[in-house]
Amino acid sequence: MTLLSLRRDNEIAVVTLDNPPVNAISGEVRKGLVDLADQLDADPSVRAVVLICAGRTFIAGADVREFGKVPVPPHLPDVVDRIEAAKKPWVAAIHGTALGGGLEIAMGCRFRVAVGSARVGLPEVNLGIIPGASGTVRTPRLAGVETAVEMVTGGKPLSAAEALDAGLLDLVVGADLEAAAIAFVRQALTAELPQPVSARALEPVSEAFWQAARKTAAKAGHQAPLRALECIRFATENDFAASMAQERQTFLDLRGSDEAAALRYVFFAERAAPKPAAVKGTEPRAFATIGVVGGGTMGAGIAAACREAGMKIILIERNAEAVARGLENIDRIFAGGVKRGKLSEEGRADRMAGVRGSSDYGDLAAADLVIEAVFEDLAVKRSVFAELDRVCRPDAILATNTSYIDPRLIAEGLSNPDRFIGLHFFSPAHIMKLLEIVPAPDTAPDVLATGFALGRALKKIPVQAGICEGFIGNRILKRYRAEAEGLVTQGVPIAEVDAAMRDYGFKMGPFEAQDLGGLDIAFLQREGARAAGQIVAETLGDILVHAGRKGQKAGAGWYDYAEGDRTPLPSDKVAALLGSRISDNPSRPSSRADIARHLVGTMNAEGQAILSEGIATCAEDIDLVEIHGYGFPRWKGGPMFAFRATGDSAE
Ligand code: 3H9
Repeated sequence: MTLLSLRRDNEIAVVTLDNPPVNAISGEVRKGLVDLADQLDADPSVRAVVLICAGRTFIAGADVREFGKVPVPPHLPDVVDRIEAAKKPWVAAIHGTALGGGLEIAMGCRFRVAVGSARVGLPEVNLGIIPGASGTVRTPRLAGVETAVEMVTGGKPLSAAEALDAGLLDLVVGADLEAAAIAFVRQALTAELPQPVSARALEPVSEAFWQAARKTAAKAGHQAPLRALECIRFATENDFAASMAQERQTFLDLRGSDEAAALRYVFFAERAAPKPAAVKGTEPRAFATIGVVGGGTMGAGIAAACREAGMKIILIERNAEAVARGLENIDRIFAGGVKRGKLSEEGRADRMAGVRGSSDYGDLAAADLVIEAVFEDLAVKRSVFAELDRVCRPDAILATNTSYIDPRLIAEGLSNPDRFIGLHFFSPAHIMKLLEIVPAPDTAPDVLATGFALGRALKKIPVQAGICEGFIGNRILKRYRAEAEGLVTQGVPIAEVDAAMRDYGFKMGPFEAQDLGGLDIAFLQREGARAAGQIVAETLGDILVHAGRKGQKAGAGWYDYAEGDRTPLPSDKVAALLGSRISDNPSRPSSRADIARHLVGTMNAEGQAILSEGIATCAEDIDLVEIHGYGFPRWKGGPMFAFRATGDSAE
């Protein structure tokens, strides 16, 4: 395969980069581009160069797989400089996405032309680094400081229209990008060329702007956005060469950081998860029409997510009133999209036109896949599946969304259990990315493959989980909460445990999170287990629920709350209620860092058990569950990676 090919349209040279899947810039590509720039400069018959890419996208950035290795020259900043210094003007012809180093190369070109569907961005902070080939130095010169700060510190791409507006693009075209780029540059050659981007002046911004930007960048919780901001500021106060040196040093510092290693690991884990070895080569079944049984928060979220991805929905509820409520719940989700400007009223109507409500299970005969999302009660679920067994086509897949009940018990009595599977969504299901896929012993391979295909269609992170109480995520959560209570019984203040986990990077600590979600759900599960004869020791949470402290909704939980205020206030009443259970263990973890280390270590230990029992197929899956379902800070990589990275053992 030729990475870089050259063809001629008379005086215009067309360079095509073809480095699937996303035209990432490897060492070979860098060298090839420099060689071509030399060759084309030396060719008097060439007047301009169009740089275009084959396949689905323009250059998606530097090749992230090379980041763990020693950098090999020519380095990307030098490649960008070389293109900019070319005697003939280069024009970047952009389709798909021009990201990171891809956009930096485009900014080294004298012109940028893109199709309307293209997007351009500098997402490096998402990998724990900053743009390292002039993104912090050329972007403010081309698009202004404010746009540069937004792009570089936020990492979100701009649409072609936004990029045109910001000055990042010179032209947005319809079809035939290559022909349009050639025509554009031919026209451009008839006039004086604009200055190269590095030579353009910068507009100063106010001190207040920098202060506000600092505040926003600090919210990310990891260092890359702040360091990126510092580089842009430096670039506004220093010359081009000094700014490039500053950027390069910062880039190299960050590239070697633990945060960048963690974020790279997560990047690749997220891409591997939807296509695991277990389903390789197995054709999934079709799933154009989805049945959802139960129109509560969970069912409505699942229905909305599937509808958003283009599937038709049949929503089943017990009676006409419940059907109407379920449809309202779904519509409310789309209305939220309209409110946030993500969906038009027309779009909302179109979404709802594809959702049919019914109280007649017989209507599910049209469904390819049915997801049960009713109350967490075995008898209720079994009666639902008895109906599904009766009315659904024999090839239709039957899925349960249970989070705690053993799927084998739910599937008992099905006439063909090979079409049964657990699909555990997380609430709100139209937003949360995680999907635990739980095959039962009889689940057919193509049913498992369909679970993953559905996950991909919904743009979720699908992870296979084996059967045990709580699957992967809730099992770790239970152990984490128990250990957090354990610290409190040893004398660590509740607020200190929460603060330690916030300092570590969670949005909330374990007790604040329970107050928000309600203590009663886990309490009822424990009560259920006790009623079934299991021995479940009284937890501190049980004591609080018995005292009516069910969390924020009751105005009291692990903390007190003032009327109408969600600020958690340390509670004397809680101290009194739990007093007899609290000792003063002098060897308890004392610093916040030690507390966090202890609790993450506990998650890691449970993860190790989950792995050794075969409940998860790899450590990456456990980390993805924690990041996408439980708020584990992404830049720490997850509880499995966090310990792998330091080389420590968990306990
Ligand atoms: C950078 O540029 C630094 C510079 O500023 C300075 C340097 C000095 N490298 O996501 P997909 C693989 S940092 C290597 O499923 P999509 C990916 O692993 C970079 N591989 O496709 C997957 O492989 P596999 C800044 C990469 O269509 C396959 O491509 N750029 C890279 O949903 C398909 O990926 C970014 O951060 C890469 N850069 O989305 C952009 N990118 O098939 C990161 C992807 O083996 N990339 N792969 O699993 C993306 O955001 C998306 O991949 C993209 C396509 C939007 C491009």
